[in-house]
Amino acid sequence: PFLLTLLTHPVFKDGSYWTTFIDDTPALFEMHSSKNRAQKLLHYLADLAVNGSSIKGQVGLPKLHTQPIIPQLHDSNGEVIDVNSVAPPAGWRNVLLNKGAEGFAKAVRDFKGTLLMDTTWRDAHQSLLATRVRTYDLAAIAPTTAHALSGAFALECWGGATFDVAMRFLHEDPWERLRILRKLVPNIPFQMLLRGANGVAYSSLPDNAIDHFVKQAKDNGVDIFRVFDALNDIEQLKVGVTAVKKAGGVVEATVCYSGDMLQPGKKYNLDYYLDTVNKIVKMGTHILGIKDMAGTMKPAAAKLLIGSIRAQHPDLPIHVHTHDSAGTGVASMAAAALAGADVVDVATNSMSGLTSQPSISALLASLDGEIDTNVSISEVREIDYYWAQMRLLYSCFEADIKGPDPEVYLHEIPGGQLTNLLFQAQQLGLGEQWIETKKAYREANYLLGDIIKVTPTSKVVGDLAQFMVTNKLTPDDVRRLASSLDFPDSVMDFFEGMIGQPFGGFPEPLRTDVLKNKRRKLTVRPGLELPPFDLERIGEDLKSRFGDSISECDIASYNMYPKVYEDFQKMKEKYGDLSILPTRNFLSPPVVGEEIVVTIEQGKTLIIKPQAIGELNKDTGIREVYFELNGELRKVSVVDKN
Ligand code: 3PY
Ligand code: ZN
Repeated sequence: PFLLTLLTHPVFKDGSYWTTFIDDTPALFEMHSSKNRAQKLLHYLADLAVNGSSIKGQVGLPKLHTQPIIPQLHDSNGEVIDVNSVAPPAGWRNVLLNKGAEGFAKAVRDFKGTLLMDTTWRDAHQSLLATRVRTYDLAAIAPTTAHALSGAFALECWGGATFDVAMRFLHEDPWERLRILRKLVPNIPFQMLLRGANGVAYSSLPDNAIDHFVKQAKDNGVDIFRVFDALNDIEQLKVGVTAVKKAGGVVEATVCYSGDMLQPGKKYNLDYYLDTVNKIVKMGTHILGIKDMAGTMKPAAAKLLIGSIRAQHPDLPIHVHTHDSAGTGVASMAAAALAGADVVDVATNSMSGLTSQPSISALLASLDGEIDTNVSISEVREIDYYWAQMRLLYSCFEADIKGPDPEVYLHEIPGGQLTNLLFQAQQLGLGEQWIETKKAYREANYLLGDIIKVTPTSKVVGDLAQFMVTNKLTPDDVRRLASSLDFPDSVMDFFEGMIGQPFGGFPEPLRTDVLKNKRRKLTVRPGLELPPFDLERIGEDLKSRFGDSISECDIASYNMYPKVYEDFQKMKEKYGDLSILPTRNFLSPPVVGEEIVVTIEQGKTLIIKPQAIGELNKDTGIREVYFELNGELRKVSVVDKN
């Protein structure tokens, strides 16, 4: 293609070129590179046309058939606000930039009322849509959100499963997402979820890799870091907290809430939580997070827990998170607010409820007349029009949950995992098995010693539950046969101590039986045994394989998920930057005659019109797919995998 560009260049054609013409004419390379990018995108679309979508977890096609409409906001005179050119009102990020982390935390504590964090860009879609919402759609609503939610405490937009899923399934760069959104939302703090010593992965990394990752996250736009450990293991938690302190971020060290503390005899009771909070406060945090990942914190528990912490720590800002799986999320967050929480988590209405966060408008209505939340009810309603369309656009990733699950108090499955397990059962056509899986999950939890369940411990319990269902094992069978069973790796890792130390210790003799002589019994945090990563060498290695544009962020991605990162690079090499494709065109095969408009960079637009799909060449297994690209005919050959 470069030669073609050169030969057809007017200067070359009329013979007036000079000896350094190629060196002096960077446009030749730009034309080459944009043609190359266009060709790669056509390759993706052709593959989609012939073989259908290969995005994991996709069932069917999006239900939205039109371009999503961005709602308009109006100023106090009723004039439409041009959100792309008018700067958004100053928000809590301006407070943070002016006063620093300590001053910010104090201002949040001093606010008379309860602030809101909107989780729509992270946990809500992680819980409802398998984390599949793309940068394209977040960026489209970001300028409007910067205006509409300018009074919010934060937008949760990064970390948790989004990092992995962005690269693995959406073939896009999570760092680029962060940078794009940061540019579009200068006024509202960004929050991420950090899994303590695991970063955003599922097991411990060397401490220097966590420090390095957190520094990149801070430098690229994250303000507030919710740091948790899945076993509330303070040593594990400290790794993440230390990294955030070093990077200069706002620390939200978090205690995970598990079970129903209102029930007598529960392992995780008020004393346990107050004791854990005291340890966290001693370690030092700007804000205390309380993370009710399964949604088992009933309103009375929220009142008791937040009220008791507030009484002991009058100056500590408290931020509460829940899931609406049991249907009590709004009531619990209202109770938390009334008991003295400074911030509670909600999601936009169309992305709320069920296994997601409670609805923002329902909470506003519940608190109306009692507590100021610093957001505009009407603007909150406006941006939800967009998310109602998004819910249709991503309908192919919905698990078919119809209503609250009262069994959540028994099985205690975290919101995101509940959706996932149900989705898997539906995919396998195992409706009955789903009931069994939930029962086995509860049994597996007790076998493991009634542990706190959230990534990655929730996976241990889920894997053991599925192992029990598949092999038709009762808890007694597991105990009796432990030394001869071939347990899933995650269960072995847990018993070894690779995920940290559970409160109350490991169950014995089960631990000894499971580990037999295959694995050791770790008594310290696993990171202490991991040698530091040689970050410079990793950088050099990546450059030699993927080119000189490798950045510190790439190194951080590779450290978290080496294989996923390598595959992501390979996809990029094959198809180019897929994040620029509109979501409908990313997920649905192109339709002949329909126009696809892709902006490859500012001022450079591709108009793609699929023309025809050729006959299958039986000898080669190849089909030709024809497109019109900005008026020129293009042909792409694709292997028909059917
Ligand atoms: C995650 O770790 O991704 C979670 O959302 C835990 O709740
Ligand atoms: Zn959550």
